[in-house]
Amino acid sequence: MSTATLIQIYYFMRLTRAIEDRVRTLFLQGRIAGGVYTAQGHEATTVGAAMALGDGDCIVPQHRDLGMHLVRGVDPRAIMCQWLARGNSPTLGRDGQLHIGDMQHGIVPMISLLGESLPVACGVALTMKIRKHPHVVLASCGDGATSTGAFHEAINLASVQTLPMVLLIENNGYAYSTPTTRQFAISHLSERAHSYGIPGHSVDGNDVLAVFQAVEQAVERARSGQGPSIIECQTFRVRGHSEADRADYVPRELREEWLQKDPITHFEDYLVQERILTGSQKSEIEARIREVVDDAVRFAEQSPEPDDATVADYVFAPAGPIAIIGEAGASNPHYINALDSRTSQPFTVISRAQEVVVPR
Ligand SMILES: Cc1ncc(C[n+]2csc(CCOP(=O)(O)OP(=O)(O)O)c2C)c(N)n1
Ligand SMILES: [Mg+2]
Repeated sequence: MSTATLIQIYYFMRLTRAIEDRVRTLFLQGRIAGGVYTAQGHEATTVGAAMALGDGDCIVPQHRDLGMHLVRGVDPRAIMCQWLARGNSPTLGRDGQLHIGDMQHGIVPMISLLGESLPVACGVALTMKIRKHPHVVLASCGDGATSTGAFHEAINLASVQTLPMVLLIENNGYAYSTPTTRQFAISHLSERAHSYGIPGHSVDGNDVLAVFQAVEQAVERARSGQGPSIIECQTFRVRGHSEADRADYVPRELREEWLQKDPITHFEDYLVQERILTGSQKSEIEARIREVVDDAVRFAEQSPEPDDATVADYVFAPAGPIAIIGEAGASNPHYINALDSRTSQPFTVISRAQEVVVPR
């Protein structure tokens, strides 16, 4: 991996943490309504996995996957508008969480019901297969979501259809207040893969390079037509389920143990030790991240409130020509119509990972 890519990974991990820290502050100041779900400790998993994708690939993320959105190129301004429920947010002020997608970046919006995004991910992957697109779908879910019927149905479908899909399980020890020991009796969730005849691997979800490597291999396998895999990333939810949850059901020592394994600190230590990251580069990256986050908050606060006259808009898809990911103006009536509200055109492509020029 090139030095530039390693620094880019570091940048995205730190940006993810910085945005979430600011979101938490805004929530405590009463400036964000509703639940705030953050993913401190998941940064190696989300950033490492998304970095293993290429242009044209798709993600189907869940509620703690901010790192994936950022790597795919979503603007931090859009993220902040979403949290502050502005009229120009990705959901036009209708929601305030990561229930967002952006076809321009190959991000399928998540479904809040646990597990239910996975059959959708199968649909996207099946489309790619039928249309012979050389692309792969990365779908994620939590340990809790693996207890749903939809999870099992989706893996089975992906397996029998040899779909170009990678299922990333973010095992963070808890599903709300339920520890994994109360949910399943196997030692690794990747073992689920064997029942469906596909490979499954478990990796240290706090080691960004291990995550990258495991996902990269699974992506290559899927891209070459050999079908889906499961990658379980073992990490920990070091905060509550949401910021309203004190998580006093989590043993203090367990949380402390995982705080010591902070993925960003570990990766930073590695980069410094290998002389990839210098002190001045680190300061420049920190300054840049502060600037990006300040700009995003400023932009969101200056953005308009949602227009309540539009509340019933977008309940039904408009009539008209058909479009599907990657196919400009496609007119096959078997697919639902979707216009990009920014351009009033059907969605075209799509999915280009953001190139970030970081200080050298
Ligand atoms: C089918 C369903 N049941 C319950 C919920 C409420 N809920 C939202 S997130 C969550 C916990 C999810 O745990 P997990 O899948 O492990 O993801 P994590 O939050 O730990 O990242 C629950 C119970 C839901 N959204 N959908
Ligand atoms: Mg969980």
